[in-house]
Amino acid sequence: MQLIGYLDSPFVRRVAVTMNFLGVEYQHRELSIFRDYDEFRTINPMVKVPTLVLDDGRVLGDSTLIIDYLESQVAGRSLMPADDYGYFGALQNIGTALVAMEKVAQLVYETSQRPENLQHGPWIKRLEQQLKGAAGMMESVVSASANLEQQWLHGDEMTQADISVAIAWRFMMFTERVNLLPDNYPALAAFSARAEALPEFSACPLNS
Ligand SMILES: N[C@@H](CCC(=O)N[C@@H](CS)C(=O)NCC(=O)O)C(=O)O
Repeated sequence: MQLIGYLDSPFVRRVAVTMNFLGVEYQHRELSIFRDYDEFRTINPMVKVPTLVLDDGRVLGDSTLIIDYLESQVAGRSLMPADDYGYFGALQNIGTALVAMEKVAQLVYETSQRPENLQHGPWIKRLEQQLKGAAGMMESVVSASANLEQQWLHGDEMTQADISVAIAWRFMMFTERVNLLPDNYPALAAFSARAEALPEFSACPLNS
């Protein structure tokens, strides 16, 4: 199967890292939603990343749906907690991380795709506040889990919540448009650094 999209999309990166954790073999194809727009349209007319193309040609978009599909293919290797409390908590944390990713992407589009004189200050301010809200929520849960002396958010096993939160933070720090200071989010910064040091993450570098 092929995973299409650059790793500078946190949505693509969370799928790639998840595939590494699940031990799913895939081919990574770097196509840009902007520079390769016309070619991309022939594969996925919606021109969204990530796009997953199966060996038989079936196409699926949206990171969460792709991860759902991948989990269905690797019986017994789920990255979600098995118990109800943990499962619900993981969904909450994934939800927060996804909003953080989405708000950064919206900020980038607002400032890179729209001419400067058409940018809307109140909208940018709202996006920045929403992003700060998500960052604060992630800092709280990471710090609470550290106080419980467990390795990761939902125990000692890494889950999809850990992957998504770590990737959201790394993306926020990578993107020049975001002005959040790591010193204000010490637990999150340390958590992300610990996750990024794992081979499943470092095999998907975010450095270009
Ligand atoms: N909910 C989607 C969001 C994916 C997304 O917005 N990807 C961005 C790149 S970071 C994209 O495809 N942007 C192009 C567009 O929206 O036109 C997911 O989880 O995959």
